[in-house]
Amino acid sequence: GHKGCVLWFTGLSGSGKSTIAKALMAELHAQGKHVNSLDGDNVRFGLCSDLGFTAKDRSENIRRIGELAKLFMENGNIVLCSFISPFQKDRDFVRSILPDGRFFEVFVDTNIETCIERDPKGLYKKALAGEINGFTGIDSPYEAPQTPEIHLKTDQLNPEEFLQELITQLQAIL
Ligand code: GGZ
Repeated sequence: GHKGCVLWFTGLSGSGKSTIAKALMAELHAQGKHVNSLDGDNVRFGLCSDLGFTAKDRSENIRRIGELAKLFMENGNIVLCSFISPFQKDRDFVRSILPDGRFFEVFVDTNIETCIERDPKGLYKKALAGEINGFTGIDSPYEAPQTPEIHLKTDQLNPEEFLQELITQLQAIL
């Protein structure tokens, strides 16, 4: 349809949220869809550059992104948002400001051992060494979604397979 929606990717740092969203964006572009993608790399240096990683700042980060996603969605876009968004209440807030059936919580469920092994930016190493405080999954909580619309168990699938799985699941709802 022509109506927009928000796909909200949540998961640990290094779980693969942005990577999956990028691959999905390419696929949706190829289908002629209007897609926007938001993640920490394009939001935390601009719109949210005044925010850190306290619970309060993370909530404000998600609130702003949610409002921005809502505007893009109202313009008819499929909006892919990739943020740790560790707190259920913040994800529920975004859901609450969108029309019914237009918010899809996508849980990128990668176990923390895998994330620590990948450690693309060396941040887990620093967190484990006590050089960063309040790192999600180490000394700051991650509240896993209990009833996500889409649950990607990435340890059980290779990247090709989980993209296919995601596209299949989306076909039913987009
Ligand atoms: C978690 C942190 C932290 C702390 C810096 N905790 O792997 P990355 O680098 O690219 O993903 C992480 C990103 C998380 O930003 P979000 O805006 O997604 O977070 S939230 O939704 O909680 O607001 C990581 C980096 O920022 N990073 N410090 N303490 N991740």
